[in-house]
Amino acid sequence: MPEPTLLLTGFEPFGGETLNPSQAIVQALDGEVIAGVRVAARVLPCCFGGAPGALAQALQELRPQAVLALGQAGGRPDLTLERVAINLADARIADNAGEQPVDAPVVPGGPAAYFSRLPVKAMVAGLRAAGWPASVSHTAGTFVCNQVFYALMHALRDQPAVRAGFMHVPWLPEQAARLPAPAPSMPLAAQVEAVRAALGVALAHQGPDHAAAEGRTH
Ligand code: PCA
Repeated sequence: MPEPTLLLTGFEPFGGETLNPSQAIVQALDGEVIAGVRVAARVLPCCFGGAPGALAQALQELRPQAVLALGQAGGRPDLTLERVAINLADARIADNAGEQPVDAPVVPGGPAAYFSRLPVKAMVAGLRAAGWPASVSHTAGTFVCNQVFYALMHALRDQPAVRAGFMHVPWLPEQAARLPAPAPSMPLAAQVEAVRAALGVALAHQGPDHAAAEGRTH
C-alpha cells in the first residue's frame, strides 16, 4: 500500500506581485504528516493554459486520497472555504502568460458547476474554534483559482472517495503594507497554522458536513 497522501497546491505570485501566501503555505507544510496523511505540496503556474495540466500531472503522479487547493484572495479578511466551482473563465487581468479569457468555459461541455467535496462548514467551525477567522464562500471568482478548482473536481468526478476542494487565503502583511489604502492581511505563520488546522478537520471528519447556517443573502 502506498503511503496515504494529501495533495496541497498553491499558486505562484500573479498580477505583478512578488509574493503569494498560498505558495509560501504549501512550501511550509510540504512533507508534514497530518492525521496520518503525508502532505505533498505543488506550486501551480498562475496561467489558464498551464495550471490544469500541472494539476493533472500531480494527481496522476501522487494518486492522493485528498486534495486541498489554495489561492490568494487579496482583500478578503479571513480564510474562505469555497463551496462551488463554476465552468467559466472571465479574467479581469491577464494571467502570468499574458492570457485573458473572457466568457470561456473551463471545460467545454462540462457541467455548469461542481460542489466542494470537503466538509466546508466543519472546517469553518474547526478554524473558528482554533481561533482563526473563517467563513464559507459561494464564489471562487472567475480567474485561475476557480479554473483550478473546477478542473480538480472535473478530474476527480469518477473518484467520489477522494476528498477535494479549495480554500482562499488573505494577503500577507508585507503585501498589504505596499498598498496605498488599508487592507486586511494575516501573517504567514498564522496562515500556516490555520491551514494545518483546516486539514486536520478535513481528514478526520466523518459523515455529512455540519448543518450550521453559513448561507448568504448577497
Ligand atoms: N489567486 C488567484 C489566482 C491565483 C491566486 O493565488 C485567484 O483567486 O483566482
